[in-house]
Amino acid sequence: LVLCALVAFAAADVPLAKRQQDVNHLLWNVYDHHHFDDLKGYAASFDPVGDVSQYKDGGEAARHLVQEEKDHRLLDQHHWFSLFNERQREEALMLFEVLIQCKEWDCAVKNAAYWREHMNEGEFVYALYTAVIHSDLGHGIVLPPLYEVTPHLFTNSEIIQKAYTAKMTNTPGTFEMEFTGTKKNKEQRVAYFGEDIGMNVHHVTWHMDFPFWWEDRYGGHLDRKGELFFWVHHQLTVRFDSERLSNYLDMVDELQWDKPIEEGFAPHTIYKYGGEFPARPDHIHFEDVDGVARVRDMIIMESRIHDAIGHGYITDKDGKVINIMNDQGIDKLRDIIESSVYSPNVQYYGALHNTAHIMLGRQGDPHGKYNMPPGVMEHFETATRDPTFFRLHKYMDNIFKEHKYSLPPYTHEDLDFPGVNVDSLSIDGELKTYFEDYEFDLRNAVDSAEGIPTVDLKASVHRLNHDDFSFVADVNNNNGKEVVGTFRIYLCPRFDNNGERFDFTNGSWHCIEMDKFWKTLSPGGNHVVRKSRDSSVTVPDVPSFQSLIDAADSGSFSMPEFERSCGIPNRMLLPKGKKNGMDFALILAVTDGSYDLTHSDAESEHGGTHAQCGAHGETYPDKRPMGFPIDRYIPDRRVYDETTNMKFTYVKVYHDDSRH
Ligand SMILES: [Cu+2]
Repeated sequence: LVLCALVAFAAADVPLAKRQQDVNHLLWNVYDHHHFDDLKGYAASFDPVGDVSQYKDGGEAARHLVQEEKDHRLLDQHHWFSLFNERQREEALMLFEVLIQCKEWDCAVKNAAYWREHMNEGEFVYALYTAVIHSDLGHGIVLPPLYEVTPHLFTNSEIIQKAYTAKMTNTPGTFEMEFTGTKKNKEQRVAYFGEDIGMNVHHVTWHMDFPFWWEDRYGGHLDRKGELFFWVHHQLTVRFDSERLSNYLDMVDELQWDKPIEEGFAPHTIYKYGGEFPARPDHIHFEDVDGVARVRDMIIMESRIHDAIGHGYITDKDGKVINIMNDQGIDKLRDIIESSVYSPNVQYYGALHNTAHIMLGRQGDPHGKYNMPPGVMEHFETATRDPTFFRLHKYMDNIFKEHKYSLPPYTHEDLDFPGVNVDSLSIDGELKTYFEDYEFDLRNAVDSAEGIPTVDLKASVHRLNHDDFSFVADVNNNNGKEVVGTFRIYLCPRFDNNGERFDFTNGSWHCIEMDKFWKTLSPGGNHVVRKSRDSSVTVPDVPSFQSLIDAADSGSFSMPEFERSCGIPNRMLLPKGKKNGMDFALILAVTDGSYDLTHSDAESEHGGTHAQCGAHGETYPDKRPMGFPIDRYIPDRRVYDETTNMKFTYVKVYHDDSRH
């Protein structure tokens, strides 16, 4: 890993601090003209097709984009941008291609500076983010948190208005952000989850790391992208359910096309350009959406997918059969449901997930009569704010469950790790959650111009956090030699909202993945302590835009631990508890790393956030299906009880509401 980073660094040929500084400057106040002289110069005089030897493709992508501009086909500036809008996505990807075709950093910066002034700002931001993530030139760069680049998509319209006033009256301010609704709306009890800025950055970044539009010619195959899609959304779903239980709400019910959409939603969110996000009242029936899909088509698409699961195979576009009754089936199934470019038959299976997002986003104005901009469901930044996001994903999760539960249950041989005994499992420290306040920068929400003084503007948000703790296990290795163990840790709610206890069979689908890591086990006893901060499911807080600016401007920049912002925020690793303790089962499975681990280095952290976000540019470190060993139907728990390499225990998670 280190070696590959070094090679990439040499290829970039420009110090990381400089590259970070360029990205900072390119993203500062994106709705305004450039603020920095070098970038201004490029925007004014750089010719993207002047020297085509700077591109790997001989300038093909650049010529294409330049022609589109000449033909006045590009979307105007000061207009909303949605990735789900086909033409807008095409344009953003045209710029993405130009950037990833650049051989050197210089080419990328000049193009970015030029196109920032010649293209829609939303398209520009999307293209730059995805290019930095996927191009070798981007290695080491920490992308600023999107909530400080495009704050409109992360905060309320009320806050945005206050920020404008503060700017115009030249009065610095910090504005407290409220969640969208009153206590009369039960969904408000869990708004802190769907509206969490860190969770939204995780979600939007996941979709940038594993885009549905990805083609392998951009830079290789994204390993197990379809399965990762299932897993990351499954985990969002079970986490949301657990948060609901802690707030005395039932788990989410799935969405159904022929039934009313129970929850309405008033986003209280405004576009930078394009007005307010549309609202939706309670209990409306699905309407066909002009130019998108009929409700009937959605039902047909869904039934074709159920057929595939029932048959155990997918039919590709040439009529060939692809078996899905195996570990890889979930990956294929997800590709057809999303649908991603990897789908073997878009014509037949359609794009259930993406179309559903648009259908839901448009229910406020399905026939386009009121000229409303896209809904929150049509942006990965904002989608989880709407409670129907979780209904939609529960609906898709149930389709995956149908598939997973059609596979044969695991046998003793599948689960066993001979000679390895987990003797004990416990927690060091107290499992305790609390709310805290966090401030982020709003300066990029408001307009600015040369000569106008900057005014300090901040939003203050309420967010979930927990005390640090560690997982502690004593593992005995009786093999007489070193072995590598894969440690898989899950936390599973024990009771539903009515106090009914989940048994092993119906509770295992609701388990939250807490961590997965590898450890070399010496012969004899091994005392394993794993800190909550090291979880491979999570990432630390993204540094603020200002701290990235300060670090890059200082001339030395190195923040490898923040390079990836895909991952559940570490402060949300633990689901919210209850005052007197919420009951969970804690599961540890230690499985055979010599079989599971696809890499040779047993002690590597694989970039730190691999469990749900993969190892960037590499194969997924774990050969087993995501969710192993509790991702399949468990008709008889004795198969698990008879293994020695798994351990169950009960824990309580407390919530401290005196803090904050
Ligand atoms: Cu998503």
